[in-house]
Amino acid sequence: MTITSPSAVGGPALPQRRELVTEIPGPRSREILARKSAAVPRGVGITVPVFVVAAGGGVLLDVDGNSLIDLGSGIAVTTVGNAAPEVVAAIVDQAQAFTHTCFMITGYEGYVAVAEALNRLAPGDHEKRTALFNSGAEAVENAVKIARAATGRSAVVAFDHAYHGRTNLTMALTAKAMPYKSGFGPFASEVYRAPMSYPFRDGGLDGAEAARRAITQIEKQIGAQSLAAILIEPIQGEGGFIVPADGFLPALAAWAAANGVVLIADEVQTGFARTGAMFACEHEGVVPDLIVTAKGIAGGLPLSAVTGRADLLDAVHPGGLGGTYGGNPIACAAALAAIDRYEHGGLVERAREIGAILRGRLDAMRAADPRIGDVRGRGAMIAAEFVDPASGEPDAALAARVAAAAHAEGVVVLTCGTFGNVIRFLPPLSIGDELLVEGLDVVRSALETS
Ligand code: PLZ
Repeated sequence: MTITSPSAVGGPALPQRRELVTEIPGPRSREILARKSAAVPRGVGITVPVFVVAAGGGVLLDVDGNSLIDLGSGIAVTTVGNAAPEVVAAIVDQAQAFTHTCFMITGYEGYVAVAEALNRLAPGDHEKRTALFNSGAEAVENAVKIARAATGRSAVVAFDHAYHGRTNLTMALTAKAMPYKSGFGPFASEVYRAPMSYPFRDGGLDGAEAARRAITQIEKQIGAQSLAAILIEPIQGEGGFIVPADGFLPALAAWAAANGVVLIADEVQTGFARTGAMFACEHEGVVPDLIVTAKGIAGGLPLSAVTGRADLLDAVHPGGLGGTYGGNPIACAAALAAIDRYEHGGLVERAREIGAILRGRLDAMRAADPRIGDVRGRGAMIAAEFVDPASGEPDAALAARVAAAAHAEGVVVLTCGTFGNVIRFLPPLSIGDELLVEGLDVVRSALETS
């Protein structure tokens, strides 16, 4: 079996332009798509059915030679850039030295160095520990294990619109049935749901009122003495880029602290410069007890982490945390290079600049078209929510049409939201202004003709 090899190198060396030489998908992608249908279950979908051979800067190059603008970063993963040269060099170096030992069998310094970096960067100046895993879901599961072990309690609260993964416990924590949960139960027990602050849809509740509503429900339906943890995305990702009203997160944090409940921030999607801060909790000065990270951490390699209060992480007995691949040495080398870029490469500032461009364009589109009901987000994590202007009801069909039209024109955008009516923008921070603006122009035309 021959596999199409890249005709150009990835990384920023790739020509930074949108160029379609075939329709999307082109003939070669269609051939592979037919093979995919025969070899891969339909449960594993593809949003834009092209097959990539190289990527970098702000573009994805497909097997037919089409160059697409990337406004999704593989769902907020290649924040530092795809095939970022520093990350690639670190991966190559490490792969040539050794690829695996299993950190639980014989250690290596890279794991410890990633833990030190995360302990330093995570909010709060208390003593911290970090344990490494492979995926966001696996890290969320481990954060819950740690909270339960440390508190001796079992209940966990997650919120409306939450997304935390596809494993059994994280399906229970995730709110949306279709496609994530339908048919896959029974789910893990002792998971409870509380109302989120969703300023566009909760009738003008301010942060304090929305927190009071959630806390009352928690106190009445679960009881603080049974509750191990409150788990929350500081800005909800898959649920629709929902930014809670100011004061909501600090009020939850204060209640959790007063009641011995572990506050777990799921920063899998929001972490690592994405929102114009290293972590989204920082925007509201919230210091979570545990913070879960993944996605952007290692520039595309699978790695995730639970970072937090040393007393909580050290409450788990020796041997209680681990996994064969957790903190793989190549992923750790990639993470150290990526984290260096986040810290010293001006990427937090770059996320803010990208955010200003996104907001400027999307606010202008909203002013011109009442079918955009809301534009929200922070930094390079911004979304537009589509509605029926007469009723305010979610318009998922419109979001789907706009996204499909953008895809056909060579712009990769993603939808999200409980109601499926949100288009989200998560460009790699390595994208240039011109390409970003061109991508947004394509989306605007797509809306005009949809
Ligand atoms: N927590 C906040 O955003 C992953 C899921 C895509 P994994 N989001 C993308 C899909 O349809 O599967 C995510 C997240 C938040 C946890 C996760 C889970 O991270 O690395 O996908 O397990």
